[in-house]
Amino acid sequence: SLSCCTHVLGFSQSAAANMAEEAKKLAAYSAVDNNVQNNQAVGVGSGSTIVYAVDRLAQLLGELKPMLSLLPQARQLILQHGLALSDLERHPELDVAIDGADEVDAQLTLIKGGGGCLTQEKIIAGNSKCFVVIADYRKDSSVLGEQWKKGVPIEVIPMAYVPVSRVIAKRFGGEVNLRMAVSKAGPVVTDNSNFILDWKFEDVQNWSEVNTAIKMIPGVVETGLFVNMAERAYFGMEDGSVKVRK
Ligand code: ABF
Repeated sequence: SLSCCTHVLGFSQSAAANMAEEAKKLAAYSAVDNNVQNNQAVGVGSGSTIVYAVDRLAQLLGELKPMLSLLPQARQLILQHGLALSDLERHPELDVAIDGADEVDAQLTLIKGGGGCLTQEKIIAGNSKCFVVIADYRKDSSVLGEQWKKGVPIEVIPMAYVPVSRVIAKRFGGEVNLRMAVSKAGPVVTDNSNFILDWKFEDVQNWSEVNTAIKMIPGVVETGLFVNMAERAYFGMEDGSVKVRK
């Protein structure tokens, strides 16, 4: 019957969700345990995976005394856990940055910003001696676009979103859409009061070149492409293991 099918579907969906949550936790715990040392300045990003990393940092606080340099959206999480808050004025160079991603390819090129945060996360990652990515098995790809179907997020100055969209589509192909709020009441506004374009790309060979070219378009604040930034990625796998890519 329909209700039976609904029930079965509901069950399997929640089992899959539980497995993904467990995988996020595995990746986050493993990344913290293997990359954070006593008295280090640690940067964290945002998203649902990073919550587990902050949990782990809080568990180890007595032993490690990590200092955290944080993005605004992670502030509450840090304070709730009794961890030390800092910023790039006091700690302009971080020892380690840990963050989630939407997709990670074989070269450790990342797509980030699916949740709307990318610019501040890139600043944190870029000012860290070591940037470590944590993700569940659904983000593990050989080439970008294999798993993540929503395209590359690009943060733009609001007045420029139409010309930037046109230039990207003309020069690089694919489709560019202004990201709208779930309510459809208006565009998503970022933590820097900007808009986000989602570029559904086709057939990109050289992400480094494309990333640089997009950044040069007037009005582009930052791209969600993280090229040659991540040193390691920790993936929590379906079988309960952790896969490390370097
Ligand atoms: C942030 O959170 C974003 O850059 C990325 O889009 C997202 C990943 O979130 P989650 O861990 O919830 O999948 O890091």
